[in-house]
Formats: sequence, structure tokens, C-alpha cells
Amino acid sequence: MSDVDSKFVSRAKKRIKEAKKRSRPELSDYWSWNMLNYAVHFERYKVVNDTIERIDINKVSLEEFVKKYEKPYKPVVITGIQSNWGALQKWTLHRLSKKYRNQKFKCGEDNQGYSVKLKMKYFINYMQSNNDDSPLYIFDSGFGEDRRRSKLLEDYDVPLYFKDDLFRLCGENRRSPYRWFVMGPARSGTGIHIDPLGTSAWNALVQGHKRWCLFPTHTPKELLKVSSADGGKQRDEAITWFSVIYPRTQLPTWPQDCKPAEEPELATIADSVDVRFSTGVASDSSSSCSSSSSSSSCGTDDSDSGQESLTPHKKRKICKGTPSETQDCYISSFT
Ligand SMILES: O=C(O)CCC(=O)C(=O)O
Repeated sequence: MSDVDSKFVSRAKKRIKEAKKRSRPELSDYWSWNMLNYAVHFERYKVVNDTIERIDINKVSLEEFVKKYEKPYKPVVITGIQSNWGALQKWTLHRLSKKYRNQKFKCGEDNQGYSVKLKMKYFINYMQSNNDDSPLYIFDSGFGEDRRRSKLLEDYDVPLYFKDDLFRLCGENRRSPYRWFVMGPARSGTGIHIDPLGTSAWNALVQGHKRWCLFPTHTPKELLKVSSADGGKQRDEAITWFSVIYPRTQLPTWPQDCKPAEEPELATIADSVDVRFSTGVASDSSSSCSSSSSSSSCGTDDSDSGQESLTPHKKRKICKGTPSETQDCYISSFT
């Protein structure tokens, strides 16, 4: 390794260690990040019972979409949306690590509710080398307000079905977070939560795999919550939810009217991407999903989640409102 490379690696290690410590202080021993060995036993999480309907945006009108899916809160996968998106070419690890190399993205939140950020070059290094059970996860709603990072906005369009946006009337400075850039390695993701004030989100997966599990709104919270006895320090993490609660949803004893809708992957190129080895770049979830699965409707100014965790544990400072349609752009998540 050249001098420059080894300097980079040791700086990356240091920054990543600091970010981990701040965003998950409860994992105080470094080994407690991977003591559950999820990285070794991850195959089992890839078995998915895909039950979500697909529609093509070019064949289903806005009126039909509203009637069949938006009004009845029915999840659906919409195809044909990304064909003109620059993100498909530009949001590879290699290109992100060049264009946003020294830009900082939020990948966690500390116990006071302040953002924990990492430069893109360090986060990508982390993505390619970690074994963590529930790794850090970029979950950043501030990218659109920053001169350099707002270039990401040029790489996608709000699909026709979601152009209507009442919160725009509040003005850009007063509205609450409404678009997120999300990126993370295998096993990262967002814990089970409810988006606030009954709002809905559209999400686009640009690279990788993301596993979703969505429940009818009447499903009792108690059924979906991971207890501290079951989850311990990883109680709010997506992977814990998939380990503890998901299997119960597949049993005959699970209430039939609370069965989940499931979706395994959205990116058409997903199978050809391996985030650990695909790029060779030397150069990156809430946090861990703990920042993305953060607390209820009270937050700091830079609070990012806009969602209600079913097991809130971090308190933030001021109350925030909610977006009408949230926009999340993913490179990958619970991969
Ligand atoms: O992508 C994620 O990890 C979470 C997205 C989300 O929470 C949402 O769209 O409501």
C-alpha cells in the first residue's frame, strides 16, 4: 500500500470509529457492533415472499393511481419511472466517491439529537469493509440545501403521481424534511415505524437491494414492537426486526387481517451489484438505522427522520411537522 493509501485508511478508520461511537454509544465495546454475527448468517434474510403489485407509470393514469392505491393506502411498485434518471449512471459507489468525496452526509444521530456526519469517501470505505450487525446508514434530508450536494437533485424527477405537494405552500424554509438521500451497506436499514400525520412516501431504489415489509394501518403496535428482552441494544434496528418479529408474521397464529405486504428488491440491476467489491474505489444508515428509525414527532432542526419509531429511544429538542409526500432516493438499504 502506498503512503497516501495507508494514510487514507487510517484516517478513515478514525473517522468511522468516532461516528460509530457518537451514534450508537450504547455499543460501547467495539466488538459489540458485530457480536451477533449477522454478516455471516445474512443469507436467510434474502428469502422473501413478494406480495406487492406492480404497475407501469405509462399505463396507469394519475386518477386511477389515486383511486386504486393512494386513497386506500395500498403499497404498489411503480415501474417505468427511472428510465430518464441520471442517478442510474451517476449513483454508483465509484462516481459518488469522486463527485461527493469530501461532502459530509448524515449517517447517525447522537443522544442529544445532533447529526453525526461522515464524508462520502469514508462512508464508502466503511460500506466496503464493515462486518457490523446493523451498520451505519446515510439518511440525509439536508442534501438539497447545500450548494454541492444539491447536484443530486438533478439526477431524479418527482414522478407524475407525486407532483401535488401541499407542504410547498409553507415555503422551503418552514416546511419539515421531505426528501432524503439514503445509502448503506448490507444489513443496514430503517426500523419499523409509522410516518407522521398519516403521510405516505414514495421511494426509489437506484442501486442494490432493499427489503420492505408494510402493514395495514390497523395492525396493533404491540404486535410489531421488538421488546427489550428480545432486542437488547439492537432493539430499534431493521435487522433485529426482521430476526425477531418477521418470522412471527409468517405463522398461522398471526392475525390474517394484519398480514404484511412484502417487497424484496426494486433495482433492476440489483443482482449485478456487490457493494463490498464492485468498485475498487479507495476512497460510506440512520445511522445505523437508529438514526433513521428515530423518535416521534419531536426533533431538532436538523432532525431527519420525519417518522415515528414504534420504540422511540432518542429524544430531540423541538417539534417538527411532516411532509405530505416524502421523497427518498436510495442507493441501497437493508441489502
Ligand atoms: O429507506 C429507508 O430506510 C426508510 C424509508 C422510510 O422510512 C420511509 O419512506 O418512510
